[in-house]
Amino acid sequence: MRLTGGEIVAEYLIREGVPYLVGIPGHGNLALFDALVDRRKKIAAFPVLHEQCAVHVADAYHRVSGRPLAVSTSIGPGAANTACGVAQAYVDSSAVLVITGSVHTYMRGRSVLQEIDRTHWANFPRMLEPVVKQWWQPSRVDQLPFVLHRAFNLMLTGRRGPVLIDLPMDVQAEAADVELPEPSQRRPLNPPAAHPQDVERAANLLSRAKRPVMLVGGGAVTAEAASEVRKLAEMIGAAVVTTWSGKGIFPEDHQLYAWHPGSIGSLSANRLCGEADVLLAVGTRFVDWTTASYTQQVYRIPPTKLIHIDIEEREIGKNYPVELGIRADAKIVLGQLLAALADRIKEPRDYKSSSYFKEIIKARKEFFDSFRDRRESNASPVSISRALVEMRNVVQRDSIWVSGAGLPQSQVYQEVPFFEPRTHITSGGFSTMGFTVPGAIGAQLAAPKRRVIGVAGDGDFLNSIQELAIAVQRSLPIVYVVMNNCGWQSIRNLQRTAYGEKRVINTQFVDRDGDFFSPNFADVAKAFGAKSWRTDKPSEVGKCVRDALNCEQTAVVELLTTRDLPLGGLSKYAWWDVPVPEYLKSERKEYEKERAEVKS
Ligand SMILES: Cc1ncc(C[n+]2csc(CCOP(=O)(O)OP(=O)(O)O)c2C)c(N)n1
Ligand SMILES: [Mg+2]
Repeated sequence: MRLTGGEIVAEYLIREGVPYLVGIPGHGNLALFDALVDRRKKIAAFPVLHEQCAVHVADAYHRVSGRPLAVSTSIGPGAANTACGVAQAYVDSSAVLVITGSVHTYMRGRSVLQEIDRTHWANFPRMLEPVVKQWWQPSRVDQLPFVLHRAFNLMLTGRRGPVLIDLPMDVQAEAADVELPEPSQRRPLNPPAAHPQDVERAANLLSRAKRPVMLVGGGAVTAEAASEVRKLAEMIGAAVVTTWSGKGIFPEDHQLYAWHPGSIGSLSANRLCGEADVLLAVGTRFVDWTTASYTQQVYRIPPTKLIHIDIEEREIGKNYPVELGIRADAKIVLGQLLAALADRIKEPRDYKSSSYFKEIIKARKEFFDSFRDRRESNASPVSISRALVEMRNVVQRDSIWVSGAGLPQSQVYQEVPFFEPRTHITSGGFSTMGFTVPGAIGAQLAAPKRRVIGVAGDGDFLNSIQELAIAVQRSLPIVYVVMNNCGWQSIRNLQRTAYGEKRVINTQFVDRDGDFFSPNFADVAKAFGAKSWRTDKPSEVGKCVRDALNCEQTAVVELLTTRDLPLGGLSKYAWWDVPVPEYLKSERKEYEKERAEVKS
């Protein structure tokens, strides 16, 4: 078959069932986009207005559907603009195929327009090298079939993540006689299972555990392990806690659910994790955020015995010593464990009559009571906590919520219950601000029949507000709820609480007189062609969001939210290491004192 490089990419994407090539054309990827013109019925070009957002669209699409999209950018700035999006996908192990335009092979190193060439010609890929699983820079058209099946193989097997093909302009345009690979012939069938001996050991530990906790992360979501997680928890009566990326895998109104470990976590998870005899961790990295910066406030391993399951060996034993480290696919190991436990536990355990179960219920209630004032506050401007309660009341259980860095992200995580996997989508691990607007677009493309709610802070929203135009252009009925507190409130709160009331700097959106300033987001949304609502009253939040959902168009609900503490903040349930400058003598002393206390 005689095909150009651009056509080979397009045909292979079609074979892999990739529905969209997301990106912005430039002279560096002209021939690639052109190959889509005659294939419109099989693969569509999808527009964005900033290349970082193209990657966020694809990343969120993958988180919702488990399937990858491809991103295409021009050479130079278009390519470099992807960096933050690619880093986000890499840190959270989300698959995205990035194809950037590159210098003509026969002019490499001459400084063609937009080339980066001083330490190595056509050197852009090294900018992304730390954040992709692998990169390729093919020099000949006939290398492309190989490169493409390697890219898909790597992106979708093992720990998932983004890959990069830096594709020279001449290679996109020239043709060769090639055969297209058959995807199924290039990928392994089954992800790895655990060794039977290890399954036996784990089953022994779990069947004897009196205070088992299951800690479930994003790896379990990717592996589609929700039903195994639930069956196992119910079989042994384990408390279930989840990470940012794992949230939603277990129905959060289940009585065994104990919320999230860590600082912006919960009283319940921290208490139960600290007192667990066996901790079964599945597909998680133990980041500082969920471990109280590796102090004794969340985990005590040992004496807690840790069984750590992860698809990638590097995560095992990295942060805590394991009783048993199992490198395997989460769904498969949990299935093996269920079978092994069924041999040991003949009758279903009546976990509900155990004192441990009562402790779980009690700890969860105490956690929710601890921020009741914020949740139930009638104050205007509304607290984010109250707004989230009102939103949860009107949004369907299977709707997808998308959030980016800021208080909304932390509070959706900390306070809002989710009930299905892949419905809580957030830029967790890398915590990129600006994720919400494009992320919601990716989520809506992945799940056209579900409702998608983007929950953004005003700062997060302003980082990628231009993509609202795309949502409107494509008639996506996303409801964006913007929590407007005139600034980087989460960081302002950190400045105030860690450094002192007088140390607020550059985190408030103010004019030259120091008065708070904000664009009117409801008006801005109208100018974009979206429907909009605006309120600062708790009692109106539900109605605004319901009306926005009912209008079935791109909508923005601007909520004016409070800046005052404690209503304008969140609750911390453990330490998080935010170093204090030495010249702030009393705050530094306090910081060192706390650090010493929590370490022991
Ligand atoms: C791209 C990027 N820049 C900076 C940060 C650091 N950061 C984390 S949250 C935040 C403030 C977010 O503000 P906003 O979206 O308005 O939410 P708020 O905290 O005010 O509720 C900042 C600056 C980040 N996570 N990502
Ligand atoms: Mg804000």
